[in-house]
Formats: sequence, C-alpha cells, structure tokens
Amino acid sequence: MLHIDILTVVPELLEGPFSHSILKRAQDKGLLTVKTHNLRQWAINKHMQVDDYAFGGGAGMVLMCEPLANAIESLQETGAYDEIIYLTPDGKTFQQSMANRLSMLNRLLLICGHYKGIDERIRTQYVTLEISIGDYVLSGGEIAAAVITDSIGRLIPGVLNDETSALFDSFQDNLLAPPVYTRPADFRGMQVPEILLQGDPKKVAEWRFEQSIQRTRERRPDLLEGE
Ligand code: 6GU
Repeated sequence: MLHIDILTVVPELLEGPFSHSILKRAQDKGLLTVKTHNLRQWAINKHMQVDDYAFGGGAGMVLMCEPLANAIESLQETGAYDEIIYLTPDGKTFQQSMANRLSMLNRLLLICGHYKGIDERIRTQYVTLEISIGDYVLSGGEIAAAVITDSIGRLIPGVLNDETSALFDSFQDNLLAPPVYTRPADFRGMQVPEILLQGDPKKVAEWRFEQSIQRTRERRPDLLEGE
C-alpha cells in the first residue's frame, strides 16, 4: 500500500492522469492512494500569496518558505514520509531503478515547483530527494509528478496482472523490450515472425531475448555498457 501526497499550485494539472486505466485500477483496489494539495491552502495572507520576488533580482517568482513549511508540517501530521521529493531539473535523473525502490515505500510527498522554483531553505530543511525526469525544462513539476506517480504506481505488487507484468518491461534488466505483434498474422503481405506462431514457449523466450539485445545494441548501446 502506497500513499502519495502531491503539493502544487496547479492541482488542476493533476486531475486527469490518475483517473484512468492502470492507475485508476490500483486506486480502486486500494493498493495506491494519490492526493493532491493546493499550496494556496497555506497562503500567508488574504491575497493568497505563496510566491515572491527573488532576492538579488531577476525575472521569475520563487515559492516562499512559510506556505511550504506550513504545508509540509501539516501533511507530516497525517503520517511520516519515507521520502519528501522535490521535482526539479537539477535533481537526480529518474530511472527505472529509482521507480523500483520508491514503489516499495509507504508514504511519499512530491513537491511541485513553479516559476523559478522554491526557496533553497526548504530544499535543505525538508526535502530528502530531488528528482528530474530528464534533461529538458518543464514549466512546473506537475507533469513530472504525474510521470513518477505513474511509473511507481504500476510497480506496486498486485497492480499489474500477468499480461501487463512489469517483469518484461523495457529497462527492467537494462534491455529494451522486444517487438510485439497481434492478429492478423499477415497484414498487407507483412508477416509476423514464424517462431511466434509456432507456440514453443522456450523458443519464443529465446527469440524475444535476442531481439531485446539486438534492439538495445542498435538504439541504446549505453545501456549495455552498464552506464
Ligand atoms: Cl522534475 N521539473 C521541471 N520543472 N522541469 C523538469 C523536470 C522537473 N525534470 C525535467 N525537467
């Protein structure tokens, strides 16, 4: 059972992603709970202020200490977190190995930055892990939080069934997934590889493994070097 709290100034961005398909089923089964919290609940004044200009000047607003600290502390009262995660392009790059580890924890808090980010003192005082989802810049952490929640949620035991098993995912053993086919066996003269039609599970497994290695060698040789 994993519970994920997400702290954001734009909760609307996170309404859709968890309400369908596998993540919805995980929640319906009670294996995962995801709750978004609007940082403005902890705004410091009647103007609902949560951000302010950066000391030293420059464009862009910074999320202030006080609303963030109050939000984090009030959420902590509902239960201690295993990790308090700040989503930021200067964090550690998210990978399958990190998803695997996080999926075994019980309570996570994801903090979404916006504008220029959050006051550095919140990062040093509260945040236990900083994650980036790749080397490009998003306008806020919400979509990154959705990516991370999706990849973690599907790994919780019981969420996937045999057909969707994570054991055969790309990256699970540092290999890309092999090609897949469904009916018809002949589509406009393009044939499904014969071995998949013969129904010998051992041969199919060998073929898939070979295809995985070949595909990884061609597309992501860095994965084979143990990177
Ligand atoms: Cl986690 N946040 C933002 N704003 N941009 C990103 C990112 C996160 N990961 C990659 N780019």
